[in-house]
Amino acid sequence: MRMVLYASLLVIALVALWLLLPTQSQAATTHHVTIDAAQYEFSPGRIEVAQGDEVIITLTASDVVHGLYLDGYDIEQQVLPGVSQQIRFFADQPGKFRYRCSVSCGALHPFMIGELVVSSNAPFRQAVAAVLLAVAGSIFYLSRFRSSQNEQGSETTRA
Ligand SMILES: [Cu+2]
Repeated sequence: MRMVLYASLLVIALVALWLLLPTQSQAATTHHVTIDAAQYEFSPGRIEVAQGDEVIITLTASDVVHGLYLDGYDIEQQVLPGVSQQIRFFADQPGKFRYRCSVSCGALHPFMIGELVVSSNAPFRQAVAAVLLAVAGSIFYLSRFRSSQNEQGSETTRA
């Protein structure tokens, strides 16, 4: 009986530890996004994905030559009008990252900025792990409490 209890405690603890390991998300999805660059903005100007997702960007330019430089991921791609380019990467770092035009395209070029938001999935996994460890800990505590009572009882009957 106690073996079963300890085995299940071990399983719970292992699951909790597994949840704490960094991973490529539970169900990573692939986002196909077309970003059009034009004087002086990207559309869309904001992309939201989850950490671990794959992002495939089709980059187009609708007027002059533009470029896209993605902060944090160090990705740079230039694009000519009429010739689309593909950018593919895994959003493995959580946070907010700006993408800016990397080709001087005119007076307002410095203001040609978009934002990639990569939401972290770590807090949820950490919360689940904490709950599992708390459950395992209290089961362990209760089982020791019970068994020490039983031992006392058996000692008195033996004596
Ligand atoms: Cu530009």
